[in-house]
Amino acid sequence: MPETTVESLGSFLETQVLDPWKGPKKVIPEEYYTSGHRTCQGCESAQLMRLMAKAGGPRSIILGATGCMYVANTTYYSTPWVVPWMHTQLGSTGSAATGTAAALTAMMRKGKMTKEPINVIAVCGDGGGVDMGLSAISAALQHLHYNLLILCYDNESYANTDIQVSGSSPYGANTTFTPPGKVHRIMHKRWKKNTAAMLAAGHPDVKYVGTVCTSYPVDAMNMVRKALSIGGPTFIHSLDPCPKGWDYDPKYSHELGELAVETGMWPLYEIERGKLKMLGRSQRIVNGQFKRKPVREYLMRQGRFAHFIDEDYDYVQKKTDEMWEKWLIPGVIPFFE
Ligand SMILES: Cc1ncc(C[n+]2csc(CCOP(=O)(O)OP(=O)(O)O)c2C)c(N)n1
Ligand code: SF4
Ligand SMILES: [Mg+2]
Repeated sequence: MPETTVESLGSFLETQVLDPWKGPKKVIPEEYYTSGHRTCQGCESAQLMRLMAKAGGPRSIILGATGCMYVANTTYYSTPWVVPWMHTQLGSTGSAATGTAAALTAMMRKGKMTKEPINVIAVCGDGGGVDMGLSAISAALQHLHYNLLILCYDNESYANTDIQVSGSSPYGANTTFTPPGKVHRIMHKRWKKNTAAMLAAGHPDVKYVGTVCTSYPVDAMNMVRKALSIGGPTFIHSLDPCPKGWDYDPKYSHELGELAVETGMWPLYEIERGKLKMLGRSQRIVNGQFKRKPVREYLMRQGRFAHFIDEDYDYVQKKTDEMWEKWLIPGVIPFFE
């Protein structure tokens, strides 16, 4: 039986060449996600959409699962999207990405479209991606002959339906499903799901998996550009401060993103063709050049942790220390030798 190769499947494998922007001055002025949305003031997920659309450029198709980045961006007769955008069901980001990439491939193969590399970017929240749509994302990451990027914007709750706890909500957070009470102060006791590393470890043929935070915008855009250029399915996980769900003044979004990284609660890294590289402050933490800030500095700035007492801060600190001092790969792979 002849071997099934990418070529025999008729795929159009070429990607756009999206070189990294060397510093903020090199970033293009054009916007592909503009005014016309109704996200909250200080919404870092909206900022991520803007950066991602800029990074991908005009020849991109964006698919968006249900959530804030669908609902708040598609008010009747008004939308911020300059590039084509399509809504998909909450758990089907992976399927929508694969289907769109497959459709483009088929249309080009049949001569119904001019052959050209078009970015397929599918966006999901943590509820849609980390929880409900994980299997479809896994399937998309196994279809190596399609070029696509799945971008998870993680505001650490099912925000659009009023801040329910998700597999990505941090330990102890006050959500509408986990309100602190007199009998149980901590209602949410799970540690945040380690999604990017799980997907990278579970899909070793995937050429690019990374974590970003919009507080470092040029890095985030360059990672999107790399993911779109490298070929095949890719995944990026972004931590996005959310003033409504995290309960803080919107003007502190940028600072909170930085604190998430500086306390070590959100490690920044990329895994390119199986090679792990810690990035930015996270790299400096691993190299011993930057001392992690106490998690308390990050947690006490957010109303969702207002019920914390010393033992709760200590617990989160202990678990975070473990990530950096005891995990097989600091901040990434949680096995113990
Ligand atoms: C199958 C299904 N179940 C439930 C809903 C209701 N729903 C709409 S948006 C949403 C929250 C999604 O959370 P997340 O993916 O984290 O995105 P966010 O709202 O935080 O942006 C839910 C539960 C739905 N649309 N479809
Ligand atoms: S609830 Fe959070 S994620 Fe949703 S629009 Fe507001 S700030 Fe953005
Ligand atoms: Mg969410």
